[in-house]
Amino acid sequence: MKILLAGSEATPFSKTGGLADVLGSLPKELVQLGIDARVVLPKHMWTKEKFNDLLEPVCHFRVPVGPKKEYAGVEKTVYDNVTFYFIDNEYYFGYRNTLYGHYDDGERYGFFNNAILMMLEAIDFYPDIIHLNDWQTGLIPYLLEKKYRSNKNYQNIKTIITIHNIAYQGRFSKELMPYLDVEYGSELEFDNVINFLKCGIVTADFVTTVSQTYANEILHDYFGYGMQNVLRLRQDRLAGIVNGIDYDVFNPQVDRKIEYNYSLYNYLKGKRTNKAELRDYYSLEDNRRPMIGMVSRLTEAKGFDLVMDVIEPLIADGEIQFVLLGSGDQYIEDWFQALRDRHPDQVGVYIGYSDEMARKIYAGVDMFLMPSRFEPCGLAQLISLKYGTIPVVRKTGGLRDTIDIYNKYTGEGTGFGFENYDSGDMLYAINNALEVYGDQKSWKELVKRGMDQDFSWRTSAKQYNELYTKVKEDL
Ligand code: NHF
Repeated sequence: MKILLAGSEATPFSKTGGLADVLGSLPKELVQLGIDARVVLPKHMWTKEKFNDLLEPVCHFRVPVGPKKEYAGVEKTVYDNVTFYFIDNEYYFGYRNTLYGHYDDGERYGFFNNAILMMLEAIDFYPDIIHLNDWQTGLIPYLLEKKYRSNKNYQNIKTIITIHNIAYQGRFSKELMPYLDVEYGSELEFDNVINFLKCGIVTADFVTTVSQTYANEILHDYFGYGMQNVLRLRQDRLAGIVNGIDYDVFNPQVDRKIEYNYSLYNYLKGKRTNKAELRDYYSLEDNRRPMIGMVSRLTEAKGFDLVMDVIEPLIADGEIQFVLLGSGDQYIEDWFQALRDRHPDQVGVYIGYSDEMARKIYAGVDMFLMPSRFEPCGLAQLISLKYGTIPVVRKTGGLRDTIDIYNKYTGEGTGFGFENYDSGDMLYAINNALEVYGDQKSWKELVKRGMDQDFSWRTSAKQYNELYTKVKEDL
């Protein structure tokens, strides 16, 4: 089985979010299952700066973009047994200091989609399936159908698109049309604009998303961001496969970025030592309060309005310490910096992103808060479990599918949760967690169950493998 995974970011080459973690770790597991899984990405500025020495040139060609013919270089490297190809174009990717948000994103990623299909012939690799990810690769099935089917090497290629976050759709004015180098079709359009994701949903052979609950949720108005009816039409070709995490990377036993390595057996000492380091770093008071952490993009979708509603009294009343890492909307950054300024001994805030600091938080805090408005899968709760940090989550999307809510009567469960998007309900869940934390015996049992969970990629990679076979054979 030959699979080409196409997307806009993958660790360690580029990252703005969870998509990068998936494309950086799923292919490795697919290769272990005996699949010839390769990945294609843009050669972003960051990739060029950090990994240029690893990349070797393969070939180059020109991609028609409206009146222009743009250079596309193909470079490659083998990383963790996976071949990664990079589409190189200085103008579209090499000089941009962010991955998205440029005035010509439609043109840039339209170019990327065309370049990927041209690359197959240039490198003589014809996959059974191109596995697309998010809007940035959503035009590929349409381009394949309209421009490449007459070439016999492309005739049997199938496509699957995975939706990691339906809120981002790649919507562009119809003025983009001439730059896509393909005839117009209604598949490309939604609400009077070009919509890359919608195009992928209606034209791919199969659609997946990253948890079963999210697969159900996006069929409804609240979660679908306009795509609900389009998705309903494809319901028989829609599935949810939950993400895994890479335990070679996220494992407190071997993580070199944390102060003190630990496993279940020396958990108490590990937590204590890593917490002490966090307190030092943020100059927090050394006290017995449990610490709640968040590592997140600072956007409304991640539930920050709920946190802003109720977190301060918990801090002021001496119940918790609080540590946050992330960047995003200015009003959220400002609010948490002001909170820190009001309670400098109890609150630590890191605005920006640091992989090292994120891991120190997973390892140092007692509870991890994820009150997301929606969460396609969520990776932080899975990492938290492994680091013996108890998730407190809103029961939506992948959070619902991966965290079992603690039952104080039976002692079962791996975290705390609440159903409605409501700050009172979130506070109730936090208070439940604090109550159980007060009973260290029960807390230790809870931590143990969390650390014992297996969310490695193995199971999900097998599910992808089954799906690849099904799609390849038209089952
Ligand atoms: O885990 C990777 C990630 C998800 O919930 C996450 C999200 C973006 O919002 O699939 O994609």
